[in-house]
Amino acid sequence: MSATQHVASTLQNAVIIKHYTLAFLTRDQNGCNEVLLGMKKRGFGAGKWNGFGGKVEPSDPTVADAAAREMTEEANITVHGSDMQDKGTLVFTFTGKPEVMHVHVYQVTKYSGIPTETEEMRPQWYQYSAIPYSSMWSDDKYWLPSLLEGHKIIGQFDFDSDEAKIHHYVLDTIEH
Ligand code: 8OG
Repeated sequence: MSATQHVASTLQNAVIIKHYTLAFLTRDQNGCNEVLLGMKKRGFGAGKWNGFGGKVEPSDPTVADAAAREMTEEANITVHGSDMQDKGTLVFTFTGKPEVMHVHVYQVTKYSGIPTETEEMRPQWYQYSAIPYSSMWSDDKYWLPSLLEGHKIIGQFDFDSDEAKIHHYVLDTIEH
């Protein structure tokens, strides 16, 4: 079974699915590629650098609009759902937890404003060569490099109940 089939089967068999977004803002800074990451200050994933995102709300017209709303709220910049490029799907499970997290992943390059610290996130630009993987979720080092190279990713990471150790994962990279 491919990783993509494995992910589809997990989502089909899940009793509870919670939908989240995760978006990466990238720019070319004098010929050097950079990505905006945010230090999560509270809640799930606190103390880790990450892209921007959160739960999809019933009031979000589309999932891409949810991704734009979260990035706008967390980094204090303006981005639009119509500029969100679909970069794939990540599924996370945690031993002993019935719900499956379905994370919709995006990249965006169009924005306006200057990223500033909010109650939830402290944003900082990172060159692709200096991404702080040791202070990020432990799965990110497997798929973020492929995403930043322009590929789509479909993966599933099964964590222990401590939310730190991955006991199993599958990943497909869809070449562009
Ligand atoms: O609303 P809240 O901030 O709790 O949403 C969680 C955010 O964290 C959401 O954007 C999805 C993202 N996220 C996880 N797990 C992982 C992970 O393993 N890696 C990365 N990069 N992001 C994750 O929930």
